[in-house]
Amino acid sequence: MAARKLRRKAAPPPAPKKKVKKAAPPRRRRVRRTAESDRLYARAKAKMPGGVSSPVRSFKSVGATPFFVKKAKGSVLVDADGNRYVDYVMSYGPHLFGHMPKAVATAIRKALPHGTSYGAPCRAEVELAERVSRLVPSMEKVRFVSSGTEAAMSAVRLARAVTGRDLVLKFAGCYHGHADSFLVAAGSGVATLGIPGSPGVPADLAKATLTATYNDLASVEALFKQYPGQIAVIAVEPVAANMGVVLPKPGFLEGLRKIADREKALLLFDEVITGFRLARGGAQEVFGIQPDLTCLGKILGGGLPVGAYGGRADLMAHVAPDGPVYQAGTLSGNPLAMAAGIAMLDSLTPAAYAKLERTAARLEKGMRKVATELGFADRLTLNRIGSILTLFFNPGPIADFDDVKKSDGAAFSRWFHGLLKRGVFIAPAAFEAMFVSTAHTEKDLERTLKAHREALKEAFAQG
Ligand code: KE4
Repeated sequence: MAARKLRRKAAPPPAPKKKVKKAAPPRRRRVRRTAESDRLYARAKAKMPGGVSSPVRSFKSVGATPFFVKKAKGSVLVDADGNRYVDYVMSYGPHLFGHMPKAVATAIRKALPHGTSYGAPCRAEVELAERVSRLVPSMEKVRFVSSGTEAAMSAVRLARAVTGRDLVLKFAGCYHGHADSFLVAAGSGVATLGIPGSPGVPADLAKATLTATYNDLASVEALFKQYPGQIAVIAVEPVAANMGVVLPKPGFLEGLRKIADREKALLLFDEVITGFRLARGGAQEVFGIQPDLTCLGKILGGGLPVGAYGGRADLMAHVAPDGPVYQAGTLSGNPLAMAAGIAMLDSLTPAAYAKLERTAARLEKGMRKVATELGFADRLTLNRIGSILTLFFNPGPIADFDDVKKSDGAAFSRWFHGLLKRGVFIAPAAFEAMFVSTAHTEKDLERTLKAHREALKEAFAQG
């Protein structure tokens, strides 16, 4: 189209320029797209309780609805709407090397053509059992199951059978899965959702679970005094990670070992989280305490469903078919899960632990620095050991579940959302841990600490 000559009227003299305050650039509104996750959630709720396969994933305790994951790789999760997150949930622990590490993906791909489940023993089970026993010498014999719950439940059954005693001593705030005996004063999702134990657990069974205070040996002594000769096992997370991360005080684990020996009760270390994470030999290697029984999960399966319990050979000799203590499982020793587990344990190198420590220490240091610069340091407690850490909205110190329960849940929730909208995903629950992996990069940490600074301001904006 020919350009038409525009006849110009004599333009009036330009008005004197008013000093106009430059409008701040519009803040990039951090509104996450959620349409697809919302659609999936609506469908999920129609067919699944709470729309989830495990309560803590519901975002209920942070007053929101969950996103649905589309894919994950390394340190990054991508949800159904394409939002990307630096992931510190890491499936609540299995992904020590990030999502889909090459060695694990390759191992699963190589195993797949040979079948998915046999209902008969296979080489991979033996290979993995030998590795577990080598890395965790107290586990002279190992039985594979499909979850941490099954592992803990079976270990307790074995302890009761071997000792001929019925009572289980656990610690408030510790979580050992959802078997009836353990849903008493439990941590993790039970605590997150404020469920006082769980309906459906017969009163008589609940009475068989005694609850002591973590880090308080006197509370353990008192229960043994009250129930002489009746306590089969002391079950403990050697580092508690289901009321947030709470470290054992010096002497606590040693004290449990001594009491168990004196009282002829068994000591069960629940290393479903700490196993292979704190060291190749787990917390029992770090603290130098040998339990009678150990349960494992998470890292052991590299993201596929695996749990295990094991311990002294004379104890495990009671497990069927060697002995009368029955425990079974269709998918126990699943060849794909075993292959993943072998690849995981074969990747547990000193260099991997050094990297985990460097990354987690860098994250801790950065988080502390932000809190100090913002003047909030005295309102927060950060507990870390190795690659697990928890930021408590609580001046601390934090040594047990009563301390933890004094934390400011509303501030945590604001912090959670402040992180999420800036692309950082932590557990939607105050009583969990942040999990660092070898896949978390310097860039991830920078993004995390930038988000943390803003989220912390928002957390305390109303406090
Ligand atoms: P699973 O049955 O969830 O595999 O394991 C139970 C279990 C046992 N022992 C410890 C120390 C555990 O931490 C767990 C499970 N951990 C929680 C997270 N804190 C699982 C997350 C969930 O329930 O969805």
